[in-house]
Amino acid sequence: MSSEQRFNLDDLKRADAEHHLHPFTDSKEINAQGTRVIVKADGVYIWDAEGHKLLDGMAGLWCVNIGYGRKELAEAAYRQMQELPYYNSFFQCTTPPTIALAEVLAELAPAHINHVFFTGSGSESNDTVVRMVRRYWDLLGESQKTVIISRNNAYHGSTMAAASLGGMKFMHEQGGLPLPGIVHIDQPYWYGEGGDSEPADFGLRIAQQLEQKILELGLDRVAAFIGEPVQGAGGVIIPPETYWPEIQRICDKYGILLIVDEVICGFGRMGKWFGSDYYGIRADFMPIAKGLSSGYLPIGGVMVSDRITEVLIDKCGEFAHGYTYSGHPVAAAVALANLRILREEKIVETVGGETGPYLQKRWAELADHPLVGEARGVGFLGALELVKDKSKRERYPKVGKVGSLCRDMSIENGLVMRAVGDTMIISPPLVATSTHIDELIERAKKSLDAALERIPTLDFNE
Ligand code: PXG
Repeated sequence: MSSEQRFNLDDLKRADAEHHLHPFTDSKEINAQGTRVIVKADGVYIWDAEGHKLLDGMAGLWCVNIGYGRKELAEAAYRQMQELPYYNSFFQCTTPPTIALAEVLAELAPAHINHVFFTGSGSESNDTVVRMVRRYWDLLGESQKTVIISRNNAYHGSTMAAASLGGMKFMHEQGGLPLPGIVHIDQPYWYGEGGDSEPADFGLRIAQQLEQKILELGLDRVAAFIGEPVQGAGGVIIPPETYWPEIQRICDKYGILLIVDEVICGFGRMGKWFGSDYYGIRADFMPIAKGLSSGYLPIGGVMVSDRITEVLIDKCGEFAHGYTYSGHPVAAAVALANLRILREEKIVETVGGETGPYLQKRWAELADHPLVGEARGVGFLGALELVKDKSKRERYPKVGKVGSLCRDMSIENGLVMRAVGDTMIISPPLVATSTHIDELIERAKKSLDAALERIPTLDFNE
């Protein structure tokens, strides 16, 4: 029996509207129009309940790095569930796959990072980081060092601490965030905020805001800086080459801890194992999730550098923090199977040396489209800035309208592409071949054409 026949779509949509609150969703709006139900997937494709086949240009939510339908992961979960479906890592216990995963992660991470604290998600990882950072300085007798500096338009998750670390104003507006002790500087978004400056100068200037902020707040209060190597949810914001070296210099100069959020960039997305490898950043903490299990099961973690573990292990006593599902054996077994595939099939190397450069070459062609002000990308990440006038980088009024239109056209053309305001973004599965990439580009072009044609029908006063 095909999955389409197992349910009645109208019943499903009704039950969804009556009982299910979706994340980051206007429930009234979605209940009126009905949700799209995704029923199966294979490789780089997903199918909805109405039988539409879509090329998944977002790898789920930036996570299905090895693509859909890998039986090895299902089998790893099945085997582990039969052997030991659950045990915790509290109270002097743990399980074999949890240990094995920690060991493999230490091998893959930069040389100075050899420990991992497991969590269930990226948000939990970032909450864990906040607690570790504070504990670290406390143990060194500097408990007043609590402030973490982040960036506007960063995304670090949705729990209270993670949403505070993030720089999404529309999130902060709901519920009185950010929490005290978290402050934000500007993001290295040259196209949107660089004005007439050269990208290299802009990157330096924006990074130097970190130094200014440290001096303004007082070094005795500043604990750490956090950033995504490339901002994902903010719109695939790729910093100028000058940015990360300057951030590193400032962190080193003032001895503040550097948290590199690898939740999206980790596990091959930039053609290296980690975004830190791509930019040569020396992180003290690397929160991870998503590509760790290719999204097949929820699992995350915080990778912790030796200089931190030396203090946390030697001086801390019990670190009073942990989750029921920290190091969950089934999730760990699935993550191990995922990492084995990434390694054995040389998927990261392929993205770095072949398919990534090919995707970027083809993606760059989209800059010729009249609607596109900039086409940028790195590895298997891409963004298109939709504008009214390229020469002036002028946006359409009511940012988000044209982006949403282009997103809808994209779905109609069989491609999942996301809109962040009027920036279209992609983050395809890392197993996409050159043929898939050609198909993605062709569908993206068609979607841009269709959007351009329909812009005159939009009501910008609405
Ligand atoms: N850090 C980064 C860099 C992320 O992208 C998280 C942390 C939080 O992970 P969890 O597993 O708690 O969701 C993320 C998550 C979007 C979108 O709209 C992006 C994410 C999550 C939800 C929506 O692009 N990234």
